[in-house]
Formats: sequence, C-alpha cells, structure tokens
Amino acid sequence: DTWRYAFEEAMDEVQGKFAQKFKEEVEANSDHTIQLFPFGTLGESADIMEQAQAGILQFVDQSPGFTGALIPEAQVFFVPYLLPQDQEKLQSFFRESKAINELFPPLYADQGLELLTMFPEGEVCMTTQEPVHSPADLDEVKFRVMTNPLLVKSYEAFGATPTPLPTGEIYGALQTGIIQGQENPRFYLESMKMYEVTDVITCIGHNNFTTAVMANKDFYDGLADGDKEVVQNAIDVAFDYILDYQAELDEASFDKIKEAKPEIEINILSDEERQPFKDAAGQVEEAFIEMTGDTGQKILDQMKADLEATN
Ligand code: 6CS
Repeated sequence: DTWRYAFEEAMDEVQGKFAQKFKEEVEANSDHTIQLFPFGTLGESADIMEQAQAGILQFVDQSPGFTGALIPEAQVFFVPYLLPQDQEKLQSFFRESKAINELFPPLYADQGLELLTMFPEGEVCMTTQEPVHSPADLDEVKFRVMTNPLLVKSYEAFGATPTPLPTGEIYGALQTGIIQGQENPRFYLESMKMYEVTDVITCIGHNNFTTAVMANKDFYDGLADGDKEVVQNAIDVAFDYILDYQAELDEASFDKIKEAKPEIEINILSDEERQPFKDAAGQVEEAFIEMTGDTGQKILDQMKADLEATN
C-alpha cells in the first residue's frame, strides 16, 4: 500500500530532505511505499493539515508557526530567545526535551494527530528593505509573519506592523510592496530568493525555525506493532540525518546569497543591539500565558527546565 506524506517546503529544502530520508527508510524496511507531496502540490500549510486530520494524508509536516490556531501551546516556539543559538545545546534540547516528547503528544492527539518528532531547520533572520539596528527601525514596516497570534505579538513587541500571510504570498507581497519585511530560516531566504525582493538581512538570534512531523492518529493507532516500529525507526534515522544537515546549512546559505547578490547587506546584530529585542521577550511570554493558561505555563516551564538541563 501507499502512504501519503505532505510537507510545507520543496523537495530539496529541509522538510523535503527529512521526508525523503523517511521514505527511503520505510521503503527499505517494509512493503509500504511513501508518496511525497511537496509545497504547492496539495495547497497551503493549513490545507495539508486538514487533509492529515481527515485521514486523506497519513503523514504531514507542519511547523508550529501554522499549528498555533489548532494547538495554541505550539506557539511556545515563538517566545523570542527561548531556544539557544549554540548548536550543541540546540540539538540536545531537541533530542531530550520532555516538553516535546511527553507534554506535546497529548495536545496533538486531541487534534487527531500522532506527534512523531520535532526538529530545527536553522537560525531565523529578517529580510527588510532598510537596515534594522533597533526596534525603532521596524516602525511602520509591514512585516509578514506566519499565521499565528503569538508571532503577531512578537513583531508588535519588536516595533513592526505584523501582517500574517500564507507562504505562497510572501514573494509577491514583497515584490509589490504590500509588505516590506519577513522572517525565515537562512536556507529559506536563499531557496525562496527573498534577497531578490529585499535588500537587507538582519540576524538578532531570536529563534530557530522549528517544525513537527505527525501522522493521522487513527491511521497510526491502527498499524501493527511491526509497522509502528518501522515508522519510529525511520523517524529516528531521518531525525539524526536532519540535525547534521541543518547545522551545515546556515553558513552555506549566506555564502550563496552573497554570490547571487553581492550588494546584499547582512547585519548580525551585536549583543548591545540585540538587547532591546531581548527586553521585548517578556511581554511575548506573558501573551503566551494569557493565550494558553495552565497548559501553556506547564509547557513553557518544562521547556525552560529542558534547556537548563542541556547546560
Ligand atoms: O514562512 C513560511 O511560511 C515557511 N517557512 C519555512 C521555513 N518553511 C515552511 C513555512 O511554510
């Protein structure tokens, strides 16, 4: 039989690399085949999620950036400066986090989803038309964010005018001037050619792009134990593979951007310049707790404890 797996990116982007590794492993170790659906083939992120919940898809990769509407607690990944920039710490967090491995699965299960894994895709940086050295520079900048309320709060706190839009509209909206900025992981700034329609890249170290892979829960629960094992092992292999893959990608992506557009301005803000953005994190954290109550508080506390444990 054939299992259908959709993701939010192209085949050669991070989610696509993960999906291909997963497919390779499942097919090498079972009689099942996996059919992959990259971005655009089945609609936007919200569409593939609906299809996975309905059981039309067996597997889906959706980043918490879009899951916020469904599972508000998933927005914890948008509290600025929560995730570490240090790769070793970041990777041990994703490997060992109790929040990810124990607290999130029941929340996804409530939505008919079996959470299989979460992994990082790279450091998130902003692209804008003008240089950004402080929140004041984002004043009146219409800044595209993924459709989640906490990311809106976050960019309000950073001084911008956040504009939630689906993925497919980013490039065109930058080109026509409907928005003047957006944020994404470094590889995506390169692969989606964001540098063609924006002139400045600014990294403030506020986040690493996290994504999640899930199965339709009824489908997963109905699998024989041997098949569940095949799925879990394939997830483990793809997870190990992608941790290494994404770690190499950040630097290489900026090199490619500089090659394609030598006049690009890339600013990695200093600790001093980052401070006002860091100061804004407190109010975003408060907004997260307002949106999610006790369950959110528990997840945030556990994330912090998990991160503490990686030190
Ligand atoms: O910004 C977005 O909408 C997209 N960014 C990434 C890195 N992956 C998928 C997501 O849809």
